[in-house]
Amino acid sequence: MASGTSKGVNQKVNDEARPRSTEIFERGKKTLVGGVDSPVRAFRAVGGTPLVIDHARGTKLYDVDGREYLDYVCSWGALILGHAHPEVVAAVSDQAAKGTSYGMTSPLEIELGEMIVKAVPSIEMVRFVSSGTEAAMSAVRLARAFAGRDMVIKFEGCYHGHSDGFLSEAGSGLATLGIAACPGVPEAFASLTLNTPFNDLDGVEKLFKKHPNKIAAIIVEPVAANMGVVAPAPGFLEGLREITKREGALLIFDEVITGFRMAYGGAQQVYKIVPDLTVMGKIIGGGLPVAAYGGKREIMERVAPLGPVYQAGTLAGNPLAMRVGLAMLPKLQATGFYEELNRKTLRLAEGLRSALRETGVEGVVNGAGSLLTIFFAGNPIRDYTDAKKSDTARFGRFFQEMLRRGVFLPPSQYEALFVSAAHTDAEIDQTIAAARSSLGALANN
Ligand code: KE4
Repeated sequence: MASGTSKGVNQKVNDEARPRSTEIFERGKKTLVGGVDSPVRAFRAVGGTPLVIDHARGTKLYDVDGREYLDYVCSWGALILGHAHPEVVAAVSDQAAKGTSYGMTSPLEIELGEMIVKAVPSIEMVRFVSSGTEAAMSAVRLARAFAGRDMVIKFEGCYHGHSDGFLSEAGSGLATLGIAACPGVPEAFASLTLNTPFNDLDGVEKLFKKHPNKIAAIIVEPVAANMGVVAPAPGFLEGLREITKREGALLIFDEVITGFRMAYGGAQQVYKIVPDLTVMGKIIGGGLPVAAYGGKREIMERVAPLGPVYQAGTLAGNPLAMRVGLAMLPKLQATGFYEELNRKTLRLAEGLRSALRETGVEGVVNGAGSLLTIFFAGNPIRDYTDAKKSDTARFGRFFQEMLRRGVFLPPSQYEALFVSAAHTDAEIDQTIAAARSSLGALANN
């Protein structure tokens, strides 16, 4: 456990050196590529030495130098109840003593599957996997098999994990690092993924006209959160549903971020759209490696061992991870859970907007549910092209100013801030004060 006093959130900056973080990270770079196991953690877009975390609890991260941070990354959205929630810790401890992976079915995965089916009416059957990448990749494979077609439409700036088919014009870490097309993906395969702007139905119509009877599916984040947060324009999701129905293609909702976050039934409950397949992750595993894909029975029954569409995984549905999902999801059904989460997020969004106005710094705050992103731009951000025009260098400086004040934002313009049930109004207000102070520092240089 790191020792040392923690400064917490304040308007005063804390420039104490972080010698242990630097030493450990330098050592890590010798063995782990870039010192990280996922590129966005390397702080490439925002500069400085990445955080090296010793432990976490509630809304706080504590680094190996004993510094405390108010966390708005929340394991990239998985920890909607905050870090080390007592009931999650108890579930993990209890299950570990019973075994972490049986290599065979356990009642636990059946129970969690039933919980998800009950929560999301469009899901009649589900398959657990270990990452959102696996879930999205498998859902697209299934859609191609079911439709008997090869092409897939995704949206510029959306991110569906790092499987080959999704690594063009993708958001999240690729956008952060400026990688538009990933080497190692054969052109023959990349050409089967068609990109078009988010929130633009004309672009979708044009692709179906250009490739009649060739497009198996559209995969979409119903609320884009990997170009920064961009909500669907009115009618956009409804349009995707109409077009896919008319064209005999499947509609896949990638709810890895929005699942159990926008509502207990996900974004599809909020926007009242019934997709053919849904991809989930993050919250259903509560910080352990769990993801899932599911949908209509007639589609899912094509998956092995019932059908020929192969997908497998050594640790899929493992009991340890299932126990966390079983501990988490019931707590999200508490009366007013989402209203409270969204109220706090709106408080933060409004506070950031006031701070931008008061300091005269040009910026917009996009929010949806308990997701938000601050863009340093003078125009609305409605798609990836808009997002890429924002001042990402200024975002990097804002990130560092907030970090110096004890607030940890996602280290990239193209990610979302996540508010958890553990965040208090006082912490939200401290964050707003830190933002006002940080923006003031930006405005003066
Ligand atoms: P994973 O393979 O990282 O579990 O999930 C991939 C994925 C799929 N779909 C959506 C909508 C996602 O946001 C993600 C992963 N999200 C990123 C952050 N935006 C994970 C963070 C990281 O890459 O380190």
